[in-house]
Amino acid sequence: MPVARPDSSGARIIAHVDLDCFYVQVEQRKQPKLRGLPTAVVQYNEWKGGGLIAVGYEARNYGVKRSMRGDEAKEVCPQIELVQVPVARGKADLSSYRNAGSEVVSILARKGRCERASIDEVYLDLTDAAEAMLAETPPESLDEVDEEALKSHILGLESKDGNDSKATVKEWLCRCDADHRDKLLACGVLIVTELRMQVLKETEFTCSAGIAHNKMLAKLASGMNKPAQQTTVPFSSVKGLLDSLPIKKMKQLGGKLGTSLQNELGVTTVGDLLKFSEDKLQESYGFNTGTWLWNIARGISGEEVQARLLPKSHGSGKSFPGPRALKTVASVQHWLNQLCEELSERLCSDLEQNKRIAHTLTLHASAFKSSDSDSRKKFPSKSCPLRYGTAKIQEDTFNLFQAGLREFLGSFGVKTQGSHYSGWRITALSVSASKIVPVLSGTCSIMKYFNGPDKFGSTSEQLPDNFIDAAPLSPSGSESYSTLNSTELQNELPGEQVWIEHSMADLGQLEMKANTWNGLDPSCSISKQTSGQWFHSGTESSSSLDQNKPQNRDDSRMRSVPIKSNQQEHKKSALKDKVHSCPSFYLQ
Ligand code: DCP
Repeated sequence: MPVARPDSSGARIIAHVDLDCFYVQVEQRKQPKLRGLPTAVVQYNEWKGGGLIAVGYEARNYGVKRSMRGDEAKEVCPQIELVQVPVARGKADLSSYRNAGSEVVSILARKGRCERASIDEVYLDLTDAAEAMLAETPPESLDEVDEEALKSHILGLESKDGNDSKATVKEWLCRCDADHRDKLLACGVLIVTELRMQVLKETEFTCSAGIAHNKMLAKLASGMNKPAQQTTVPFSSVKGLLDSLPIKKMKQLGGKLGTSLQNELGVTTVGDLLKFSEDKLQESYGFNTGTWLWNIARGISGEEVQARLLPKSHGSGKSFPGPRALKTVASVQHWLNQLCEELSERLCSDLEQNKRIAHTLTLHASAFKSSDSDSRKKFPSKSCPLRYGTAKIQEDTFNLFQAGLREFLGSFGVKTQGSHYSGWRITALSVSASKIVPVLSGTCSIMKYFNGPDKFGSTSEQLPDNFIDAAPLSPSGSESYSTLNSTELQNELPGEQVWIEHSMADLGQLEMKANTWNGLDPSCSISKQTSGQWFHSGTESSSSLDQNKPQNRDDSRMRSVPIKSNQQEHKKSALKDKVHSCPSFYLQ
């Protein structure tokens, strides 16, 4: 559920930067001969030419769309170059894309607080940089403004007679009589231009950006003019933007909540929400969500840019649609082993490079029973404490699966212990590691973490004490369209093998719901992240528990509400197993 957050008191300058047709750009950098040619990246599944997951802008001009298969794309654009996504362990390997995203993040982070929101999206808080520019070299003092900055789109700005748009933009950027907010925004425009040019120079990637006074507006703006362009939302244009914005386009309103607003309140655009009082919205949707809706209708959002360069979790998943659905325990175990191997590798890299440990292992699955009146029942997601080492992760994940399957099948499940029962089908599996915290190497907690007594044994019967119900795999649990492609992948690519990268919103919920525990010795100090190093991961999130802290505000336009957390007291535990295949420093 969306949560209203207090707005900050001063004007902030927030940018949302989104790489253009990202996987295509990565592939074109690998094979420069593809540059300028209509290109798309396809899943490695050969059926009908594979499903398109990224489409270059040249191909889009021919009408090629992401929803198409390779064969369809060839029909509308015979000369299209289809590049297969890299493959490892019988599934898509996104590491080259993650690494490329990390290159970009490292450049963007030079100018301000940086939050990696997904594999190719970043939020930046440029307030300090903009304030510094305004104090030292305000735009009005510039004789020349960078040509690229002059190509910016300023929402609500219309060219005056006789003035071309560049001249109009220059005039807007350099106005002496602008208010402080707009002057800061003008600085933001110049800073983001410079950053985008730097990204192009160092990585050869183009990106688009939105610049506004909060994350919500910046995100909305970044997609308005693509590719390789930027869009700014002056305060005076917020109303115009939201008045006509379809309600479902708003972050967190793409799902059930947006549908309910349409059906129950007859709301079609964000602006329509202005007709309702805060009381009415609270009455219909609860205290927090009601206030959140009241705020977004006015372009108010206090969500902070979190300083987060590293992912909050790691996940690995695969879907098995249609005839590829898994029917036996043995086949499920095979694929879980592959996913766990990948997850374990990434956890070990994170440990080695960033000195971070994950605490919670979660299994999600999608399943159906072939003949059952209760076919809508969801396969329950399960979590337990995470033990390092590939074999242990595989063992624990399989136990989680078995526990989930028993619950999914109910008493019927008693008959399904053999591996050949064919009454159920698994259509997606994903395993993730969350609650990742930095550790101080060499402190007492590290050995205890790995060598302490086992909290649970290897049989699933012993697992339930540590189980938590985790967030669902399907996107229904999250209405966000802006964070991770993860859950969207599941929906948008039926018939394909895809990576499932959990939305941070999901994992945030997971953590909030979880009766999780912390295996580290509380006497040892664990500082909050972040390390300055980069880690290549696919599971990034956009929400953070920190965001739930109430903040001060003195903006009378903003309605804030106290945030309740249902996070429970952490339990302590320790694990006995030794680490396999992890950096040796960790065992010293
Ligand atoms: N992606 C995917 N499956 C999806 C959606 C996206 O594998 N259903 C991958 C491929 C994309 C990358 O994530 O290149 C980023 O997704 P975006 O939605 O940002 O789309 P693009 O970057 O491809 O294009 P755009 O320029 O429109 O942002």
